[in-house]
Amino acid sequence: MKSQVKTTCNRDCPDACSIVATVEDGRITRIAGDPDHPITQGFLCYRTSHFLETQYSRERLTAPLLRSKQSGKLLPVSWDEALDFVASELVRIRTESGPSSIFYYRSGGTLGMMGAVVDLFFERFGPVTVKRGDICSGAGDEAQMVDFGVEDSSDFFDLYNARSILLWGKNPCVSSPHLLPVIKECRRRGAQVLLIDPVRHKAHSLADHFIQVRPGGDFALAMAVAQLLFSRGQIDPDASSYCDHLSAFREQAFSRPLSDWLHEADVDQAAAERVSDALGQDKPATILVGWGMARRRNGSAIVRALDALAAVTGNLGVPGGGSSFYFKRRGAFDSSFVKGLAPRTVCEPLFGRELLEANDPPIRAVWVTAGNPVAMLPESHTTVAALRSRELVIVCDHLLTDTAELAHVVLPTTTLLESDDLLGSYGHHYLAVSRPVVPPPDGVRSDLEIIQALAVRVGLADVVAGSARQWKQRMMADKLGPHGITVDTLEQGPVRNPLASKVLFADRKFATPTGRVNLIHSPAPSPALPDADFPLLLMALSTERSQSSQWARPQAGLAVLTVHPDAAAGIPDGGIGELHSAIAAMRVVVRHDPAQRRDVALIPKGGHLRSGHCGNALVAAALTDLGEGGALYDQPVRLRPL
Ligand SMILES: Nc1nc2c(c(=O)[nH]1)N[C@H]1C(S)=C(S)[C@@H](COP(=O)(O)OP(=O)(O)OC[C@H]3O[C@@H](n4cnc5c(=O)[nH]c(N)nc54)[C@H](O)[C@@H]3O)O[C@H]1N2
Ligand SMILES: Nc1nc2c(c(=O)[nH]1)N[C@H]1C(S)=C(S)[C@@H](COP(=O)(O)OP(=O)(O)OC[C@H]3O[C@@H](n4cnc5c(=O)[nH]c(N)nc54)[C@H](O)[C@@H]3O)O[C@H]1N2
Ligand SMILES: [Mo]
Repeated sequence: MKSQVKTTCNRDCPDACSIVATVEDGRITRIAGDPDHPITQGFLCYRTSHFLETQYSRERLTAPLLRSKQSGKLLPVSWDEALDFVASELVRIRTESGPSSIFYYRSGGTLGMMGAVVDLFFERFGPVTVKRGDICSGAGDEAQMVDFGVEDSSDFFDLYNARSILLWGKNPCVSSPHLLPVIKECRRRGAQVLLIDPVRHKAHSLADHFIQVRPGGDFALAMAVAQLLFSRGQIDPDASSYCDHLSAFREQAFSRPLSDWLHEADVDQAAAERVSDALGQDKPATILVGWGMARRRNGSAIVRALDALAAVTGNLGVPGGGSSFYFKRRGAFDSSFVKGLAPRTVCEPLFGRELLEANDPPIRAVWVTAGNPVAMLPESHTTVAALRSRELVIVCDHLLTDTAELAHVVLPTTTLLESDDLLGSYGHHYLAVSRPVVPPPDGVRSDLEIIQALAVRVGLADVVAGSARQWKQRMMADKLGPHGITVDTLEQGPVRNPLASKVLFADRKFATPTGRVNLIHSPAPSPALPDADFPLLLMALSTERSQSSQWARPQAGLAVLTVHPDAAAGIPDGGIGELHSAIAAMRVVVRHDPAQRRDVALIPKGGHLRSGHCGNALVAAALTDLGEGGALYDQPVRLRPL
């Protein structure tokens, strides 16, 4: 028997693709992109098209694991044994030390809305300690909220109306491949593309102009551009009617000579003029603001400066214009049953340190779901020390990750092909459902089933009761119901969120307290500069081969570090070196790339600690200027021959 089933990819990715899976005799034999989905357009990325290897991997967990008191090893047990143990321990710890001694951590393993039901459980069981800040996009989120009061974008296809597209710190070839056909079509229609990135990467081939800015030099570049815009009369004459602080923004831009800003950005004047022409003359212009760029100590100021450039040049509220950082992926759903109560919070980028230091009461138990904080948060060794010294660590995952290895209990959960959930997207406005293409293997339960089984044991069965479908209905009823969109509708195919405007801010009304754009007018931290001891900034960037720490194929050999030949410390191309930061070191294979800057060291994001590939072992935990994001790319390192 051969059949085809459609589902939606639940990964932490802006594309949220529709997947067509072929099932033969109960086994998935092929997955492909859905030709009927307007964004997916019939193709999948590398990492998801290789997902069957993970789906059917021998490494997949198919029974709960409990750490044996005798051997200290994680051993398979029944669900009843695992859940009875977890329930009684959590209740005991709550009774002895209060609910804030339990820390519940959920990350981006799945972006399905069902995660809110797990949140609800922990809020009602406690409320317990939860995370604050955001390792992924905290700085940029806060920047957009401060500037516009809302974080969203115009319609995905509105890009066709742009004459200039600025890929500012963004690599769609890796992180949002379904943007590529649209950008290519825009170019065919005559739009120009500017790429502004310290790293020369594949998207370079799409760009008419490439500006290889200093890491974190974007704020200075934006100020140089602002000066040029003012001097050359390229500011929108109406800007003062919808922007606050226009003159203060102008003063800030002129607070230093143009040459100073250019020096700080490490670009020449022609490059800044090109940006100013794109925004001020070859309009409309859309800035596609990358997520990676804001993972710096001045990351929020950078995003705020780009928002301001788009605003003062009249590129907001017009077709083809915008400063697009995010699409409001949860906006159409109602998860207000979670109230957001918490007696205490742990700052996500400071996870390890804050866990170790938390007092009154100390954190005794940690529940990790849909995340791999050891590999993905900075200062991996601190994270390890923090988890290792807790009394109870529970991890829900389908693989024994660097984090799961440290747990007392591991609860095996479903994959993206077994998911039964509701999804928006942070890269477009389509809404969709995921549904199990095949049932999970015996011994595996969905996150919803796990939390429901636990809830029964702690007297909260009613709080989280209901099938996945009922929860979908519940989360759709309020906002989508009036538009006639139900679970049935989404089961027929994806639907564009009817609440999302085609052109954001078309009325030039913003959701700030004054209704106007709040232009940045305060100084920004200067970019992190490497020094003689540690002359390179380590950037662990997304790779097409993995979704964060979820690799399409196992990592073999040493991690590959890419540097300019002059920055290779004499190590030949293909040679082995040791990469040091102030806190740790790792062995790497060195690759020369003369197209890169001499002040960066590039490594794939998501390397595992146990295989020695983990860049985050070298990254000291540090915060961004706003939004409590992680300054992940500002870590100075040095390369040494062996
Ligand atoms: N294949 C794959 N796709 C992914 C992911 C993955 O791990 N693998 N991750 C997903 C996730 S979690 C997210 S949040 C998204 C976004 O994932 P990200 O990888 O954050 O996406 P980009 O926005 O492409 O940001 C990376 C780009 O920012 C550039 N950059 C870094 N610092 C600076 C700077 O100072 N200035 C400028 N101008 N540019 C800078 C980098 O060189 C790089 O080209 O993608 C998702 N998609
Ligand atoms: N140095 C450096 N560090 C970074 C970044 C960087 O660019 N450089 N990027 C940052 C970014 S953008 C992000 S978003 C974070 C990502 O950090 P994480 O969200 O921790 O990333 P993943 O490695 O994808 O971990 C997700 C885990 O969830 C599991 N999982 C998958 N599906 C499910 C499910 O349905 N249920 C449950 N319970 N688990 C599931 C996966 O197997 C995986 O182990 O990392 C950040 N860390
Ligand atoms: Mo992310």
